[in-house]
Formats: sequence, C-alpha cells, structure tokens
Amino acid sequence: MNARHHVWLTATMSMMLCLGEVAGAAERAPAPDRQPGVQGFEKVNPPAQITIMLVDDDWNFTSTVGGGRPYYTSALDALGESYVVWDTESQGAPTTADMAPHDLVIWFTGYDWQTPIEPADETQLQAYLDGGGKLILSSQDYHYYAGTVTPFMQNYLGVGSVIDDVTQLDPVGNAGDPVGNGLGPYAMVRPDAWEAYWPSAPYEGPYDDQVDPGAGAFSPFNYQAMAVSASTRYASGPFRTIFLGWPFEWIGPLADRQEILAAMIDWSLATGLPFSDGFESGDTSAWSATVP
Ligand SMILES: [Ca+2]
Ligand SMILES: [Ca+2]
Ligand SMILES: [Ca+2]
Repeated sequence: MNARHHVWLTATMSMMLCLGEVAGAAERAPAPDRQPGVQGFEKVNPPAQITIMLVDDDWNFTSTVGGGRPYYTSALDALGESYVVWDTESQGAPTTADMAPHDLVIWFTGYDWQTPIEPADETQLQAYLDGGGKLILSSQDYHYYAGTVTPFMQNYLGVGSVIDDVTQLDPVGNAGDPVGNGLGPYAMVRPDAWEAYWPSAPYEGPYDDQVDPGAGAFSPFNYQAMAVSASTRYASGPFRTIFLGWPFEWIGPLADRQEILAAMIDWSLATGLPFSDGFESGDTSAWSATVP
C-alpha cells in the first residue's frame, strides 16, 4: 500500500466512523478500496449512433465486471440501444460537456452511500438538463448521503420528500402512468448473477427509499406492499428525469430489466408530440381556458 492509498483509506475510515456516529448507520458495509479499472472510454457502438451515456458510479468491491454494470448493459444490449459507458472509478465524474453529446444519461450509484450524487455532480447534471438533457437515475442512498431534499432533487427530479431505507423488495408500476403502467410487480433479489460483489447480510439492505413526488411530478413506480411511491418522474422545460429510489440491478430476470428500461427510455426520449399544451408537466388548466 502506497502512501496515497494509506491516506485515502484513513480519511475514508474516519469519515465512516463519523457518519456512523452521527447517523447511526453502522449497518452499511465500509467503502471498498479503489481498484484500478479499465482505462478510457468504452465504445460499444460507432460514435455516430451514440445516444445514451451509462454512468457506472457504483462500488465494484471485489467485482471484475464493474459491479452492477452488466445489469444495465445486458438490458441495453437486448434493447439494441447505442450507448457508451462512463466509469467514475477510472474516469472521475462526468462533466456537463461529457454528457452534452448524449440524448440520455442513465446513472446508477449501487451500494455507494458515501459519494453517490455529490454537489458537484448536481451542478454538472443541472447544466446538462438545462440544455435539454434527459436523465434516468437509480440511487438508493442519494438522499441518505445528502441528508436533505436538495434543490436539485426538488427542481430537477421532482422530489417532494424521501423516507430513507424502507428496505422494500417489490417495485410495481403505477397504473395509468406513461412509464409504469402495466409493469410488475417485480421481486428484487441480490445482484449475484455475474458475481457476488454486493455486501452480505446484515449489510446488504437494500437501502432503498420511499420517494414521493413534489408538485408537478409523478410516481412511475410504487412499492407494492407498502403502497408508497418508490420513484419520481418529472418533465420541466427542456428536460425529463426519472429517479428510482431503488437499485435497478436488484431486478434479476433480463426480460424484466429490459421492459422496465424500455419504458423509461421511451418516455425519456419521446419527441415529436403532436402538440404541446403543458399537460406533459401535469398542468391541465390550459384545456379549459377560453380562447378568444
Ligand atoms: Ca462499477
Ligand atoms: Ca458518485
Ligand atoms: Ca437509502
């Protein structure tokens, strides 16, 4: 272990102890050491076809296949989507300029509860969305890390409130929702299909959250047994976002991941609407307005 490694680990451990004392959250497994990852940009398809950036922002732990990454790439492959992978372990966080060429960013944070979506990430994502970007985010501990509903959660993800770590295993699409209608319920299982990289009991969680939409936002998925919202869906100005408070990689069967991802991508990239009346954002008042 070199000196830099040692300093990083010591700082991380100190932060873990501190967080554990403050938040009473000692059940989470510690952060893994950083492993040297695959360097560079993974081009899965020719650049001309690229429309999606998959941001792999989870902890790989012992994984040699990128932690939760195969759960996303296999579904994207099955759908025939063109995408590139951005790995924060080897490339750092993507900037607005990195994301801007892509119509859609799919970002997942897996088990990471120390650096999931950081303030700097929010700044970059906000500018990307202001420029017309679309975002699908799966993050079970974004709110736990932030400790509050941040302005970005409120204004760009349509989050009204969050209850941390409800540990539910049965997401189901909401009837009538353009994303969730007819989907599920699904049985979430530990993501061990490629490798058993996720921490074991009593640390495995999942630490998924109840995520209630705020004004103008909607819920594409609930947790079935609790009958509470598990997600938000929000369209405002030029952007669209979907935020899952649960780890998508816990959906085992490829066919299930495929249909969920397809519904989310279709709504995110829907364009060419025959008309725009504001109803996309949930406001139907224009429908009853009198035209002189
Ligand atoms: Ca990864
Ligand atoms: Ca992160
Ligand atoms: Ca959580």
